[in-house]
This record gives sequence, structure tokens and C-alpha cells, in this order.
Amino acid sequence: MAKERDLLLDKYSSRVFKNRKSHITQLEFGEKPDEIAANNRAIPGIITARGCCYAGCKGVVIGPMKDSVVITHGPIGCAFYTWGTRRNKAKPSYEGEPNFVPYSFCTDMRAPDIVFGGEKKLEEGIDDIMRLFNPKCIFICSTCPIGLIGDDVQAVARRVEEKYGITAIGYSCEGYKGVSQSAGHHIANNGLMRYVIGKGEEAPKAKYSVNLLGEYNIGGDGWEQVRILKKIGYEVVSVFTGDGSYETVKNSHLADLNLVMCHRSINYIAEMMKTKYGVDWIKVNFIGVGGTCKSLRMIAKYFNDPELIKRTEEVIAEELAEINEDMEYYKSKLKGKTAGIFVGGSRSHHYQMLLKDFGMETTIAGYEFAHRDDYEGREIIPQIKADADSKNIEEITVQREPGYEDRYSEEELKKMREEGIELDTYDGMIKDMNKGNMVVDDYNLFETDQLIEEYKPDIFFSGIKDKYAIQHGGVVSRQMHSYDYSGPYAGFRGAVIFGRDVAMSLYTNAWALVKPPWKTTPMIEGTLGGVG
Ligand code: CFM
Ligand code: HCA
Repeated sequence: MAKERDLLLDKYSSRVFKNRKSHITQLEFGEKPDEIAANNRAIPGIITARGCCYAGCKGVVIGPMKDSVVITHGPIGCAFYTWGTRRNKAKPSYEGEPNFVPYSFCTDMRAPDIVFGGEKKLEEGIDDIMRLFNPKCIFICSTCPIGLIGDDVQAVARRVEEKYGITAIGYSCEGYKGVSQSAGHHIANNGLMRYVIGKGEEAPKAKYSVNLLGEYNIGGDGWEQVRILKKIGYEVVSVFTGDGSYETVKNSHLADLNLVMCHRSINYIAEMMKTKYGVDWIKVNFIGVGGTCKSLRMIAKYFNDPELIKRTEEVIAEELAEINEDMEYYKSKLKGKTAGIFVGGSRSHHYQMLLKDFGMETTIAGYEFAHRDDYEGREIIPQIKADADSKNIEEITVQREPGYEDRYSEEELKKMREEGIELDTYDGMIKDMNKGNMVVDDYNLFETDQLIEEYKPDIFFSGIKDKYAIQHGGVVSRQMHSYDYSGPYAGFRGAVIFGRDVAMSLYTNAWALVKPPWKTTPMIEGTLGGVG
């Protein structure tokens, strides 16, 4: 076993050691493919960076749909602490379009409601919402106590639909379902597939149309991607779900192609739309200049129209001319630096591509809640064993809808794959990393400290929970979830902003100049993971 991995594990008790060993891999690229365990329960008591199922459903997938009201059915804290904390930007797309993203709606469940049930309170709350805001769609998101007391949010949703003639979805996305946010993504995807996608009839007008799946417009990323796609001439039918809406998502089945940004949070919908409506999906990555060019070329190749291919090249050339000088400048500042990147489920891979554009290597990386396919590639899916927690999340199966046909024959799709179009596939993060690099699943604060000590990255990208601990260790940290209130980082223009932010951080690392007191005298003592 390699030295760095030993260091990470050797302070653990034997029980914790056994568990964490399978979630940590130092890449060998030997004869046997590098493997990692993922999507399992975190060890009780360990300070994991993960969130909960409700966060994945309410905060991540459903929350950004601006014309829909999301009501948290539960205690006020769950609504309050998820109010505006994820930077999914949204603005009305036309005059009069509602935008409920800045609001937080909640049933504010108190002790008597827990005792006597909260369905009535929920229905009254929805009556208020209808009276005041009159949305076309309402999502009810359940928090932990709702599942425990047995409120039937689906039944409430059906009653609301009948009463008001709108779409209402009751989500049983209680925080404890599954092992992380990931369960919430799945549950949210199922609801959108069942009750929203396919409801509309407005066909795209442009010759070529796409949906952007798994793009949540954090810091305006989605806007930059839509700008580029539109400049080439594509119609973007819907974005799932950044700056997205019920009104557009319901027409998404009529688009020509699905572009998947965040594989982890949305692959279910991509797969189901292929089965039900024959819409192919391509894994794209608009993070990084190289990634953006590659993705744009792949999309054009899918449609296989010489005019479109020419236009794509023109736009790429124009965009590169605009950013080249800045990119070169930041590259001269960043080349040779190393990074660690630990985020939820997709960015730890996507951002490695952007760092490569600047000549930086990511030596340590990991996800909070991704599955093995996000690390090792989708070919691993048949080998993934379902456990009690994953079985707990409903799998829905869909069938081909009459009147919808595959866009291409199997033969044509096979040829496209051979030509390098990443159709219905994702290769995962590991293949883009180097030998000796460390990959850690469901990382925790202790491991973060150890990794920093051993690998000494110049910068550590992470989230709010660990940012300050990392900086106290003298290492620059930038939040890769919220972009520390900067961005966009996607596409061509975003790459320059990212380069600027990283260069600024690295060249003004005040944290390296201070020594926190606990560096000289330990302030607490104890054992890790119990004794034995
Ligand atoms: Fe996908 Fe995301 Fe991510 Fe994610 Fe998230 Fe996020 Fe993330 Mo925070 S959908 S998996 S559940 S890319 S909220 S926009 S930044 S952990 S890496
Ligand atoms: C979530 C949301 C989050 C948290 C960010 C962080 C986000 O997981 O519920 O921990 O810094 O991006 O806002 O991932």
C-alpha cells in the first residue's frame, strides 16, 4: 500500500480503518482498474461534508425552477438554512414571468403539529400560496419528521391539483432517506419525469434544439453556456434546472438532444428521456476552455451538418480570440501549481479540466456523495451492488411513448460512438487523473487535514464546512460550490474569471503568514473512531 494512503488511515481504529480503506484509493493505473467504494452510509460520528436527501431534492434539483413554488413541509430550520444559500441565479425570462427563487416557503411544523399531524397545515399553507402568488406548479418537499409522523404529501398534492387545476408534486425526500443528497436528486428526477416532462406541446422552432441537463446556474454558469449555444444557433428548450422553469421543462421531451453537465444529479432523467422519447444524451463539460471546445464540437458532430460545424468553428475562434491574452497571462501565474478539489458529485472532475488549461495538476480529489460510475465510468454500473439504503430509493421504469422515435438508428449511433461522440456514456473522474494522485470518497475533516499535510497543494477547493479549517492550516481555499460569490466560471468568459480568482488567491495568501495556537499546543486530545 502506498505511503500517503497509509498516513490517511493509520490513526483510525481497526473498524474505521476497514471501512475507510475501501473509500480511499491512490491511483496506480496497473493491470487491475483502480476501484473505489461509494454511495454508502457515512460512519456515525465522523464529520463528513455530506448533506441530506431533502437538500438534494429541494435545494439542488427542484429549487431553481423559478416559476414554481417549493414549500418545505417541516420545521422552520430546514427552510431557513436552505434559503438562498445555494447560488442558483434566476431572473424572469420575459416580462411578467414569476421568479420565486428568492422566497422560502414553509409549514413551520411545531410540536402540536408533530403530535396531531401536519397535512391540514400544509393544505392551508398552499391555499395561502395560491391566493398570494398563484403559481402553475407547487413542489412539496418533506423533511425528516414528515416521514416519521406519516403525513401523506402525495395525497395532499393530488387534492391541490384537483382544487386548483395546477401541477403539484409531493416529494417524500425526508433528510434521512438514502445516504446523502444523492437520494434527493433521484427522487426529484422521478417526480419531474412523472408529472412535468411531456406535459407541454410547444415544439422548438430552430433547426437544432437541445436541453441542458444538470446545470444549475451557480454564479451564472448556465447563462454563459446558453449564450454560447445560442450564438452558434441552437435553441435551448430548457435548462434542468438553473434559471429553469416548469413552463420550459414540460416541453423538454420535444428537443433534439440532451446535454448532460452534472451526471450525478440528473443521469436518471437523461436515461428515462432516451427510453420514453428517444432523445439521445451526450455528456458535456463546459467547465474549461478545452472542455468547452470539445463539447461544442461533439454536439455539432452529432447533428452532422457542415453548416453547423462551420459555425461552431467560427464561434470557437471568435471566443478564443477574445480570451486568449488573459488566459495566457493567468497561465503564466498558475502553471506548475497543484490543487486539491473536494466537492459534491461532479465538479471535482469538471474543474480538473479547467485547472489543466492553466497548467495546474489536481493531486488530491474526491466527491461527497457521487457513485462509483462518477469515479470509474458508467461501465462499472452493472457491478454496483444495491444495498439497503439504495434499495430504499424508488427506481421508476418508463416505456416508449407512442409517436416518438429514436433520432438515429442503433447502427448510426454506434458509428458516432466510434468517432468519439460521448453518447449515453460517462468515463468518470479517475481516468483524467495521474498515477499517485489520491482519490477519497465521502472525505472528512480529519482526512482533509492529513491530505493537506502530505500533498501540500497550493490551493484546496472545497465548501463552507471545511474552508476555514483549511485556511487555518495555511492553505488557500476557494469554495467550489458557491464560487465565493464570484463567477460565472463556465465557458470561455468564465475560464478567465476563474483564472483571475485563483491567481488572486494564490498571490495573496495571508493564511500562510499566521500560525494558529493549536499548531504549537494541542487544544483537545482523544482517539479517533473509538478504541479497538
Ligand atoms: Fe452536480 Fe451541482 Fe455537483 Fe450536485 Fe451539490 Fe452544487 Fe456540488 Mo454543492 S448538482 S453534484 S448536489 S455539480 S449543490 S451545483 S456545488 S455539492 S459538485
Ligand atoms: C448542499 C448544497 C451545497 C452546500 C455547499 C457547501 C451547495 O449540498 O446542500 O457545503 O459549501 O452547493 O450550496 O452543496
